[in-house]
Amino acid sequence: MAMALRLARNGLFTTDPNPRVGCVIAGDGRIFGAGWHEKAGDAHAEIVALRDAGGPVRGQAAYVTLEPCGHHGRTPPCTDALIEAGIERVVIAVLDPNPRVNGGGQAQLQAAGVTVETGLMASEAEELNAGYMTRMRKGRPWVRVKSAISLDGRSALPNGRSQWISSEASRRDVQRWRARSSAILTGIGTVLADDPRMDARVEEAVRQPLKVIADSQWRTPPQSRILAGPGAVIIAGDDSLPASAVFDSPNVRCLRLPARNGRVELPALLRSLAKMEINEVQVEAGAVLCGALLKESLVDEILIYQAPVLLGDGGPGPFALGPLESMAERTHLTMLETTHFGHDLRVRLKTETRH
Ligand code: AOF
Ligand code: ZN
Repeated sequence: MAMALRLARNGLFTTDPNPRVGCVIAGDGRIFGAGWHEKAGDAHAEIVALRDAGGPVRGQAAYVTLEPCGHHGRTPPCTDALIEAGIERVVIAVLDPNPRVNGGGQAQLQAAGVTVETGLMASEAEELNAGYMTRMRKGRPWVRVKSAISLDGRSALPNGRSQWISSEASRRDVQRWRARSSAILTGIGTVLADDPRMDARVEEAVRQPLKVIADSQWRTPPQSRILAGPGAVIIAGDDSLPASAVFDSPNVRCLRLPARNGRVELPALLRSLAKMEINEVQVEAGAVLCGALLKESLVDEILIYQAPVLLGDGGPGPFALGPLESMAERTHLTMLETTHFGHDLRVRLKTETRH
């Protein structure tokens, strides 16, 4: 299963909107075939592994990081292929929460007399597809907020300048997190202040993330760099205001959403993104948007690059949460890992608390 997971990770930048899945066919102390799902529309991991085996695999076991599908999607059911090949035992890391599968693949295998075991390395398999799993279960994408801060906790100067706080190594790492994301979400404030491109610049082939701008008042300038370059753009604004016609280009779509107090409703925005099959969203935005997402419990993961610099007083932190009155109001997070990138410290956290 560890090998199947390693193979699944090869699809990190390409399988979207499908999950990353790996499969190893093994038995009698040897490996017969192995493979991973590369992109939507192409063969699933199980089929790639069976093809890789090339010969008889009757009586062997298949280790799959996700429950084999039993339905006709863009490709035929993997359960049928495994049964026809005479696979005797299927070990599954996690069940597929897709309502079209959801235990049905497991049931089909069992009905055909195949032994099925589930749960081996389940947490690793869950984490690899946190976006897909969250979309299927909650009807919203997995939301990761990325931020660069100084040692004194600021993410910009009082005048809004923030280029650059983190090191080049950190910024290269950010590109990899972008590349695995289905969408990058930013706010109009960041577009106006930084004119970012928000595409994924890595060496490997990637499916470019969708670029999403929370822009309630439809203020995105038509010359913004985010509108050009690879990847489609969604401008999400207030449906009670007229959207400017300059956005009408094939690459740019206006998404009209309900708004409250002049800001688009974030749960509605995330629901719309899930309907577009967006699994993982990386938020690269200012304190107001990041703070609002956090306050509405819409953040799952936080990725902070902390640089050994001091930015002085008055600048914002990564999350505008307003002044708290008592320590009881503080937000608790769960630390997942810390790493060094150049001179910076990278901290990854989950908002879900374990205590
Ligand atoms: C598997 N093995 O490797 C993957 C699975 O439209 P399709 O044919 O690409 O099917 C997509 C669905 O299949 C996807 O939503 C998920 O439920 C499942 N993904 N299943 O057995 C795989 N990638
Ligand atoms: Zn399948």
